[in-house]
Amino acid sequence: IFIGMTAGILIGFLLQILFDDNGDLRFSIFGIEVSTYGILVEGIFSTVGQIFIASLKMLVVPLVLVSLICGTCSLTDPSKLGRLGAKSVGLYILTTAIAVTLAISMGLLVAPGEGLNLTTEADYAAKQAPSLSDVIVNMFPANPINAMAEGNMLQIIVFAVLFGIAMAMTGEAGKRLGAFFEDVNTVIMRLVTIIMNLAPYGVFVLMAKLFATIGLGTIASLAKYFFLVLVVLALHAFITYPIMLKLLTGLNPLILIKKMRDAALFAFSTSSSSATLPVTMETARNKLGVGNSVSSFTLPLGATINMDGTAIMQGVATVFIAQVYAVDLSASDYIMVVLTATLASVGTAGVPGVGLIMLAMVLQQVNLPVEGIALIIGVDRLLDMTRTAVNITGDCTVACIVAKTEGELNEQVYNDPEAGEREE
Ligand code: DAS
Repeated sequence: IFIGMTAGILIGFLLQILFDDNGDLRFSIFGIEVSTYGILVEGIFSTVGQIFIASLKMLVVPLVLVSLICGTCSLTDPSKLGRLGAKSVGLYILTTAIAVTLAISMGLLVAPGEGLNLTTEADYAAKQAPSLSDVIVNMFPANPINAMAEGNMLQIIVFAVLFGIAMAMTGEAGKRLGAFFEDVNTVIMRLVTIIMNLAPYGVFVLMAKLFATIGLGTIASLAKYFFLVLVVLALHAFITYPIMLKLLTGLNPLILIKKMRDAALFAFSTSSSSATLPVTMETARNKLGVGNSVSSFTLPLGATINMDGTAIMQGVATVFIAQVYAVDLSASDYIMVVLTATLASVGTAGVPGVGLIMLAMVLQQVNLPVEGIALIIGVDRLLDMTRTAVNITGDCTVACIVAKTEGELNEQVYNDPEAGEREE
């Protein structure tokens, strides 16, 4: 996968150099005008890339539904489910709050927006922040089939957990259904590994298309902002998570970081936590030894409500935009940013670019001009890819902590460098 990604980036840059100034390389074959851009980038790369992403997303709803039903109905004492939920949600909110606070502190320290007189004519339609009661009410599916059709992750999670609990309480019928769902889960996981075998090619075309067309010039004008976000993402991924994992479980964090590589590359290439979810779950289960009852609950929940990388971008962007518009935010404003960024990430699914939509909610909350988002859109694609990789790393870290503290982590698998690599 790493080779596929690197090759894609290099080929993409090469094509960008080869293209003429209006982004195309033209030559004629037997008198027929041939446009490289049209055939290669808009044709092959784009089509194959979309098929790859769609095939990943195809698995998300059946995988989450079935694995969560299996995970829940296999829980012997229901109070464990309560603990799983409380620990998962509690740790997710904690890591996101730490992420935003770190981002705001570094933003105030480095002041990336000082003295920049950037102007924008574009305006950005802001969406309303979902209120907490809306988020909670919307978690209960009036129509579970519709929730699955829409891919409403929180509603699917609630339905699967309730259904699994009911199965655990209905004796023989529940046991027979449980066996059926276990088999379906096995087959779906096999489908995940099949699609993962296609990953190098999928990642290659995604990167080739992106780097054949991405304008890197905007990075120069926003370099301080761009690189500050990357630095804070790295601090959170390589300092905050390892410290938490070590302190709360005693596990070796370097093993987790090493084993997350494939899933992180998927997240980077797809910019979508939910599309990466099948790979994240396969990694947690087969490489990190996280038990099914934890991985099937904590990871789908995390892909939806836990977006530390996104919160980091929002923290830095808020400070950056306040500085560009020379608005002095007070301490209570920044506390409001932490709360809004943490809450906003609960209500939105992990799909490409959702971070910017949530940023509009955060800016509104502190009366900053929402059109400030237009300043940073140019460099957001690469940041989205990186922060999505951090988002899923946070999900796996919390899944390991919850599993270890609930006695659901197979440490032999966790410490085995080859675990999950072998084709069974
Ligand atoms: N791409 C989002 C995700 O899938 C993150 C974001 O947009 O910030 O996690």
